[in-house]
Amino acid sequence: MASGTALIYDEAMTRHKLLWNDPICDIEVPERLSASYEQLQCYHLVERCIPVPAREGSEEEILLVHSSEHLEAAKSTQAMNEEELKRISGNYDSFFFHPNTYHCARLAVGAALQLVDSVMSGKVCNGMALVRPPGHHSQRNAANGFCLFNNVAIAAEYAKLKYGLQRILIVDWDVHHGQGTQYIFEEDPSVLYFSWHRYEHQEFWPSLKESDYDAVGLGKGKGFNINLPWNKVGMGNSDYLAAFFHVLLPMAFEFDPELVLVSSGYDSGIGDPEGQMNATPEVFAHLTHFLMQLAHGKLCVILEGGYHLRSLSESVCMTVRTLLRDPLPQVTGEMAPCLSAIESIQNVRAAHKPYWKWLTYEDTSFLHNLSTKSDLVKTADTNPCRDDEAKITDSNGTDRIERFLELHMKNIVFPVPPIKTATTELKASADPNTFPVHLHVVKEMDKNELEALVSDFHADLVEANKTLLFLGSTLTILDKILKKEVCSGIAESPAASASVAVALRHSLHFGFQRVLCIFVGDTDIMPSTEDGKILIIHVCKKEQTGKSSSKHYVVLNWKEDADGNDFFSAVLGFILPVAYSYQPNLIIIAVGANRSLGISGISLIIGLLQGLAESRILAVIEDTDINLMQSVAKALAGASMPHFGVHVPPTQEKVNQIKKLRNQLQQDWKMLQCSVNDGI
Ligand code: X5A
Ligand code: ZN
Repeated sequence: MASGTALIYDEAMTRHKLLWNDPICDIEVPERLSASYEQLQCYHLVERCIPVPAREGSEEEILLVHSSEHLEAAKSTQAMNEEELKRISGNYDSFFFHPNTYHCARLAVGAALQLVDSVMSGKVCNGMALVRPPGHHSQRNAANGFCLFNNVAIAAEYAKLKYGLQRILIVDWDVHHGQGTQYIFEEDPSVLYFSWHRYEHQEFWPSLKESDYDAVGLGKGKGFNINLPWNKVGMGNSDYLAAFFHVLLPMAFEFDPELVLVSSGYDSGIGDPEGQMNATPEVFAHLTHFLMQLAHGKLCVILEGGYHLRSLSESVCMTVRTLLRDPLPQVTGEMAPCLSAIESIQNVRAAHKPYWKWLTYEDTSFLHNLSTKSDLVKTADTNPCRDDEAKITDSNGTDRIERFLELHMKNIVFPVPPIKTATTELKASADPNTFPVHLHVVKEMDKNELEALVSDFHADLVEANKTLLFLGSTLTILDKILKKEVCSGIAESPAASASVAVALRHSLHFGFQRVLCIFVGDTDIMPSTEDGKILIIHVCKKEQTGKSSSKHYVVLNWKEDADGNDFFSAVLGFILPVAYSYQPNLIIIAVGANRSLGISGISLIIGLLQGLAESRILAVIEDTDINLMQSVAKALAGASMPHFGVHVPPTQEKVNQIKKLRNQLQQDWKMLQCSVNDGI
């Protein structure tokens, strides 16, 4: 399997700039590129990437998406004087030509294609291209919104043609709607296009009807265009995460792309003058991490917008660090999406219900008149969606923004340990030639040492010496995690329940305030949740329990479908939101006897939860199945997800259970909220 992260940067792309006064275009400056690259150098990320040169995209490649009229018009600007450049720029909405623009735009196209080639050939696993001019507003026949050629759209057509790809996902997290990309692919079912964007009920540029949630694609492409309009400014980390959990990720997993392209604009980040949003740089690490779980990790990130130089470059660094598989920083802020975000999420889910299996039994209905589209609240509409966060972006106090950024960027400077996974035992351990797993086989604890560790605070669980031995490996590895010698570890234990009970107590004893425990399969002992210091999610077959769910003890009765995968919707729409709401310091994933989930379901949980708890995950496994052990080891080491089988929609009974749990728990775990009809 491929490893490594490509980085494409060519200083030549800084030579396209605005030559006259234009208050609309003057934010798209060359420093956007150079500042991002310098910040990458500053964090020593450049030297950890594989440098890939940009090249000029060929005319033929540009014609994959654009008309020859558009190409010729762009080409003709190379020899123009300033006056002519200004005149031809005026033919477009928000665009400026410089004598170097054509060359830079061809380099931007070529850079995107070089990135696709590097990833598709297996030279690297993923990568980022820092390009100017950006691309996603550019249309078949027109420049628009600082964009001349649609770099990402050309990359998608190129990948289809050159590598025969049949399913490509484009994620556009830029704060503007990539209407150019939408137009290019709206009838194409082979490209799933997702965009969220500042919309404000069509008040915000480009102010198009077709940027709303009901533009789902046309003809054969129906269902393959996903618009999530933000109707208020001030959207933050929890709104973006909720959009991923409840809209993008389930669709993306069902779509099962062979390649993921990101139209990576950072004007959706805090401090940006265009976006007026509040998402902090670390959220981009999490978004990147989630997308790395698709398409066997084949992820190409291509720069679009982003106009606050500091915010932009920190967010670029977050993205690249995540591509390099560093542990993720914690997301800051209260984990609760705002009402306006939930409304948008509900609407796009309702609009897409006819096209996606995972939405089959959702009783999604449209919302038109709550906080949105109501004249009554019209004045409130232009305000940020949360009062406390309003302080950050209003009051034209730029140093307030700077101070806020300073505060939130402390995450960025901590030294990052390489991800190491410990294991006491891994027969026929994962082949290092197929995946670079840093497995440290640790020596078992000395028996006396162990006895001392166990006896003082969980003697009741330790009846016999035999049990003690089982606990040995679990505690040895937990200790390594607690001492930060490794990030994660796997312990094999013939008595998973007992091992987990001891491990939980030991971690609380060590001082952890929030430990998330996901227990898959049968268990006899369920430890007390210790005043909320432990959150248990118990995934088991129905017959297992008489217990019912409460805030810190959640029972998820789930027997994976025999002929297909129906679990991803439960992980994405339930487990992930609960886990992000809780913000654990440590995660324990235990697999006991009689597990109701397959290997891919367990790997999925591990892969997706890895962004939490600084990747501190202890896996305790009762099953001696070597395939399970190996898959867990790979997932912990950050390997991309194994391929899932066919996706089948969960049964109505399962969907109802999730709905019921969501209603019961969404006041406690607010990231579960995805509609305002029920429960609020
Ligand atoms: C790529 C990008 C924004 C254009 C804004 C025009 N374009 N008002 O962020
Ligand atoms: Zn933008």
